[in-house]
Amino acid sequence: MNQILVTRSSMPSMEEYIEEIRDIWDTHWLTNMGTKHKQLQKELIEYLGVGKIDLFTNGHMALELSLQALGFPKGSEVITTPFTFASTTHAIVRNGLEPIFCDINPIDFTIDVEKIEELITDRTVAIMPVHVYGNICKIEEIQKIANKYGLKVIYDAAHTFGVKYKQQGIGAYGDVSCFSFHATKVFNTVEGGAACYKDEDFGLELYRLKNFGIRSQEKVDGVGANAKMNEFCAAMGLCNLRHVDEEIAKRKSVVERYVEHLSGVEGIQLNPEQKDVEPNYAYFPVIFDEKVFGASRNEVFEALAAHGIGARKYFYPLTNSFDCFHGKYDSNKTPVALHISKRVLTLPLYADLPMGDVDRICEIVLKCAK
Ligand code: T4K
Repeated sequence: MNQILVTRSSMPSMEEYIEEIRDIWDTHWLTNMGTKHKQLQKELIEYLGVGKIDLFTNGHMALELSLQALGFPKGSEVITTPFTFASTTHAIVRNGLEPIFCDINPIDFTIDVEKIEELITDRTVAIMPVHVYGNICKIEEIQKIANKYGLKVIYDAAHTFGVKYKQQGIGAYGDVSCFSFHATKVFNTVEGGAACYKDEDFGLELYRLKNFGIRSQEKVDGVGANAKMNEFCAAMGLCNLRHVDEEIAKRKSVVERYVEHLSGVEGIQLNPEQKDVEPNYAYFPVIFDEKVFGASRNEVFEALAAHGIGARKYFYPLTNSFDCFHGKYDSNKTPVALHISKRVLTLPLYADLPMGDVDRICEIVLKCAK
């Protein structure tokens, strides 16, 4: 059976990639901020419309080290959402900080800005919202709250490569915005990530954390880890960046085909179009209301799986009910997130997904309705 998975990595032609890495055999320069790394940094600043950018081994290290670079006292509280990938919550916990879970709104699944202020205490130091599925958070409201209480804002922008809000690249918002360039993302460097920011002192500390605190050959002025992007990953990024606009346009066509089939179907909620936002069509989440649609999310998941179609339950379970937290958090305190996580299925989406496959996926989904 021809398997269709939830996504498929975008890749340049093999010839293009080989051409890009050819000179590495002359230089033997494989990592440690080489020419590919520097070139990608420069091109991304321009493409993303951001002030400063630092590249990382992956999106998680960008998030975790960004939080560390802000230097919050251990035990400080960071307001975030549980409707996300493990990375967001783990970045907080691994820094010895306390995640305080705010609920999401049921329309675009980002943090419910009406519920942030009631969670602020004298230990709160930051808000870490997630632009989930590429849907952007209510940026102005979040910044207003942050300014009022003197909090930092760290955006988990893993899903929002290339998204613009009011014609401004999304990475320019907040104190820091972190992207993921993982194989499964709209833009990939195989594994990779980036932190975008404006403050130079923050940048210096972040750089220390990503490169052992090495300032120069004889000066080490920080206790850092190693989270540098290597030259082969940067080369993949340089190639993929040349094609990313085309990739996003193709994703748009796939999404439009899904919408043609599924919009207006009773019991199905689709991802919204957001005002003033230029989207990147990163994911295609569908929320199933079993009572109205006639089949549960899990039944649709199974029906698709029986046909070799690997839809995914992004994001179920909520991070605040992960086993690793041993019941420390209560997911009933984020009821909207809990409700959505039990009903959501993200359908296959990638640039080269054939329209015939989209039609077939929708046919199987719609047949589930009783
Ligand atoms: N914040 C958020 C909100 C995130 O969603 C993520 C990552 C992060 C932070 C952290 O960023 P990174 O540190 O990862 O850069 C995947 C990804 O591994 C992960 O990057 C992503 N979020 C998450 C939502 O999805 P899995 O465990 O679902 O991946 P996996 O291996 O099941 O792959 C999914 C599908 O992708 C496969 O069915 C086929 C396709 N695929 C996968 C790989 C690995 C490819 O086509 N090529 C590949 O190389 O986590």
